Amino acid sequence: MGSNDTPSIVPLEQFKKTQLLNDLIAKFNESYGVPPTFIVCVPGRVNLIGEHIDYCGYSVLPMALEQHILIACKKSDDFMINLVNLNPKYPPYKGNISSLSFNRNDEVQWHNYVLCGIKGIVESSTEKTLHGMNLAIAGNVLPNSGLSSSSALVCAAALSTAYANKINFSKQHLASLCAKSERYIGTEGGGMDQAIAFLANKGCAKHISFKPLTAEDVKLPDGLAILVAHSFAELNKAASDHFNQRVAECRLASLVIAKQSSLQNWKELTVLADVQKELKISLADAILKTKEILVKEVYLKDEICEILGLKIEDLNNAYLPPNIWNSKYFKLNQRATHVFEEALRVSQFQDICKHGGSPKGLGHLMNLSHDSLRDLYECSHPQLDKLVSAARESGALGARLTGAGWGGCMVALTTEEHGDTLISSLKEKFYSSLNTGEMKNEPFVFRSLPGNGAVILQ
Ligand code: NG1
Ligand code: MG
Repeated sequence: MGSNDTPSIVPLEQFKKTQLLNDLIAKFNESYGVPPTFIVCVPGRVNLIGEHIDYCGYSVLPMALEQHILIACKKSDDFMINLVNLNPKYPPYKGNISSLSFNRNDEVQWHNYVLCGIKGIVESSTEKTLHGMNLAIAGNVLPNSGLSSSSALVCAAALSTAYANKINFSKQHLASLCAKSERYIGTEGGGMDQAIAFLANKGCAKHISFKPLTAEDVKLPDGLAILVAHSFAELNKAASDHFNQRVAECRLASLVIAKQSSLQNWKELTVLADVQKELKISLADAILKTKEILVKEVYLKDEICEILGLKIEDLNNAYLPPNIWNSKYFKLNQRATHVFEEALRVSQFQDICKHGGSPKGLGHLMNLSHDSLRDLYECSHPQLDKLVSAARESGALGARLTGAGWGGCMVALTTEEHGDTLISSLKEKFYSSLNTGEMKNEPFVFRSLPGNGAVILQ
């Protein structure tokens, strides 16, 4: 398959007829009185390694899950967008495609993710106005779990809009425009989730690089299994400032390293990978430089302004997301060290997979990644740490948090033979003492094979 191709169209009869799909089609019929003309299917993902580094310009290594978001769609004759969700927790929505607006101060609701995807296509299209659509939505990706249900929803909405309006964008283009438009939610993420959603191929994880966006197949050594398990600690990332605080810390670390290294263009160097490139140094040397330049445990905003020679308002306007304007403290050394070391681990992980190296080595890198996210990046959660420890004690080759963190899921690497034993052991060691409440019927611990990217069913 070429790298610039458009998402595949699969005959609906060839797609596995699941209960979810049948229920979705029934919901569409019941809501709009006609059947949908097509359905899009976009997977969630689990990131194997490379956490919190996509927005710093470094490559990541996720794989698509079999769990997905489905959107059933039919173009309408007017400009109205109608949304219904199979899950009654998410109320219906109605809006006009020519007046999509986002207010950063409003609480983020589920339909905002759909509107982000639609807006991405509206902004990239040369057509003045696009058609409205009737949409019905369903999914089985656990929400707020670091499995990227949010991006799957954004990407599915964008793909529905493009296909309904006969716009042929490549997978790469769709991934990039969705990464950009998901930022209307208010979190300034990188492009990993949208890239894997469109570029995944069944059977392989992907080494994803940015600028330009490329995705290279990574085949895990034979005989290994990937296990995903929920910690039952949940964070609604869009409703907290943690994520953007980390983005801000990485940008400020870049600027300070660049300025203190006397780079003339330091004002444009807000991305750690760009600073490394500009300094023409290896990742190992970038780690040393961080230690040399970012000597303080914590930086006050005033101190950063003084180093950079900027007024607070200028720093805010040029470099910080609005929800971070009131932050006073920034940990620059710890965040930059995590980013450079994690970038190094991604390339070591890929090397082991390429050259048939030891699965133990892969597990070790995953363990180091988690420890760094917990200690340097401070984006774990005590319950997630407990789950990771339980996996390691139960014989996993490696285990780490996956996705943004502060709760959500862990990904563990084990052998095929040991997979079921690991699940039973986690149930006994970790889940038995938890109240699994609302989630008790959801698959909160499961094995997954690398799944496919987005497709259109018709
Ligand atoms: P999740 O946890 O899926 O929301 C977020 C970002 C990614 C990446 C990871 C951390 C978005 C849409 N996604 O993922 O780009 O930065 O955190 O590695 O913001
Ligand atoms: Mg997300």
